[in-house]
Amino acid sequence: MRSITISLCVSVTAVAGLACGGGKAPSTGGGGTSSTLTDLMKARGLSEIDVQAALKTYTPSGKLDEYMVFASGGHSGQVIVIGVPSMRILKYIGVFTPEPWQGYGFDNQTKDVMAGGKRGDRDLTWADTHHPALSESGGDYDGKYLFIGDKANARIAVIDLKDFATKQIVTTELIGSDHGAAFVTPNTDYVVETTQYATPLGGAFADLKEYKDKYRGAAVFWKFDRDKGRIDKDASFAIEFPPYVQDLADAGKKVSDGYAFFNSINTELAWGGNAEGNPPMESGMSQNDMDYLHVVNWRKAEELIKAGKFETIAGMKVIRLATAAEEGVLTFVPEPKSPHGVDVTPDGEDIVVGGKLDTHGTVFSFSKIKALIEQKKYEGKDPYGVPILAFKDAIRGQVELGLGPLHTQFDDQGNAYTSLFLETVVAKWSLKDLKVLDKVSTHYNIGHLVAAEGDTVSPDGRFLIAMNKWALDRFNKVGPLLPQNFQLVDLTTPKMQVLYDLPLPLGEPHYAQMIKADKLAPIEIYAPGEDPIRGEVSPFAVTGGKERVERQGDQVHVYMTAIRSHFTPDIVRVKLGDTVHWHVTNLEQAYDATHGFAINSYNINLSLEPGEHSDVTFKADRAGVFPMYCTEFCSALHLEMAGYLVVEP
Ligand code: K7E
Ligand code: CUA
Repeated sequence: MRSITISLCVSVTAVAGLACGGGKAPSTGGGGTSSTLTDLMKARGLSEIDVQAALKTYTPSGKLDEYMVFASGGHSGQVIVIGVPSMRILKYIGVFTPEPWQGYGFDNQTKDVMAGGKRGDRDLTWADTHHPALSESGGDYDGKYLFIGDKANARIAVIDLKDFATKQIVTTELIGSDHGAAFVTPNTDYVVETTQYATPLGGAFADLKEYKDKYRGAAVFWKFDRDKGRIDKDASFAIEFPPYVQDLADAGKKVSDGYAFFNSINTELAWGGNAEGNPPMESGMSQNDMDYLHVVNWRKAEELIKAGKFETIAGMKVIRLATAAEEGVLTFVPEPKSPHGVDVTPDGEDIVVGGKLDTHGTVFSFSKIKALIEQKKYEGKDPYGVPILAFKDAIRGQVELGLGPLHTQFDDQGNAYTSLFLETVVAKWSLKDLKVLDKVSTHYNIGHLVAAEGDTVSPDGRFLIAMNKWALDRFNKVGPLLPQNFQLVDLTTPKMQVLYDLPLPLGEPHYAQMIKADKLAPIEIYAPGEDPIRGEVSPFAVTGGKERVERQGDQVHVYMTAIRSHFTPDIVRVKLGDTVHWHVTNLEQAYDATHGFAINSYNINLSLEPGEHSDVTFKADRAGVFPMYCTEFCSALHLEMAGYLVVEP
């Protein structure tokens, strides 16, 4: 896929073996004559460029994609899995929002997962998911886990890529929202979550007039236990930040391993109040020419935690701001005006910050930053006592990119790709010379972009997706709320070329990551009777012939099996007021033998993948006869896979 073809006739006939220029197409074998390629192009109004794009993305039935994209589902609170180059949507993964097809949030197991994300006593049934992060080993995606942050409620979810299912949601009342989340350290020791909007730490009350003194940001380093596949809350810690509205984050890698970088947008310490005599937030936060890039030495922070130099707030070990400043955990470097993205280069040496209100991308040098910190060469301190390095001493240079630079990704040829929101293009530039090489228009309002393994230590190049907001005029109209548009871009041609538009009608995805598909090895079935959340055979699982209903007082336990094409038992009789503990085991061990299990009027729909065991507990608080049935078309006699729940008055 290196060269752009000049003559469509040559390229298409070579690639597809089709006749060209009005010649007869090969026989379809069905007796009829198909149109020639040029006839087809004419009839559909396609150019040579269009056909080239089609040939680069078209994936015949049965052929697999080379890459998989894990995209945030935005407001939906879910994750979207997409194949590249076909741009076929392969799965929605239920994460922060109940998802009936997967039975997610309906059985006891996944209800428990969702309850891990409660704030106070409140169940939360949506999320504003922004940044997914694949687990890494040595700074490279390893295909084992996926993490994603919820900006609205400051939560992190853990998804196991063994079965593409959410296993854990964590939150801490220490902070009230996040944005620099989720990002992983190069060996997934930690999943990083950073505040966006400052609040009093731990959720205490303080009036906004006390913003400067009482409000704070923080970076939470959630410890990931790879053996268990879960975040270990007790081994996690946080670092207190000033209330500068931290934005994005990235972990150092290779030479900068052990460090993490966070940008910020509010050194002005604006807190709103446009009806109370203050400037509105957006102008209040945009007065200063510089904000602060936060440079964090997290290995040093680990040592401080071990040495007991922390306070516990809302159950989280917190390194207080004064300690972080004194002990060299936190250092600031000025960065131009309300930046947005912060992205570490594959070698770990440079940190690229998008200007947003500036036309530059600023390239900070990690080795310069490290040397300045070691020499304690500061140009001053901020009002909270955090040392500040001199901007000009900390940068390698700046690249004049254009209007509204945001996020940056990398390829395997030493190039960087930055999204320009206001100019609505992707700019390709050389990391070595800091010169723009090419730009491609996107439609419209590009936010993030994602290149193949483009934020790892070894990016692949080849494909990039521009993640555009509000796809005005790209698709058939569907009312005033517009879908988002993922545009696949070819990076192998001298000029970048848009190949495909994929509308995403579920929420605003923000970020995604693209991994080589052969790094993923999901299972096909569960072990007989396995509880997928606990990863072991359920004590309530039953085998064929052991099905039964047991009553202890008003507690009724139903031990049920599902196999094509019946449930056993298929009639369950309980009394009004009973508490019903329903245990269902799918006895199948074939890859394509999922059964659903729904009960009318009781808001129950489970999904039982082959081997899977699920439990659901409910109060039989409504008398009557309620059909229950399998919700997957599992066999020719699927419609007969049914029964009744009888609740006697
Ligand atoms: Cu939308 Cu990463 Cu939350 Cu930029 S963020 S676009
Ligand atoms: Cu089982 Cu339909």
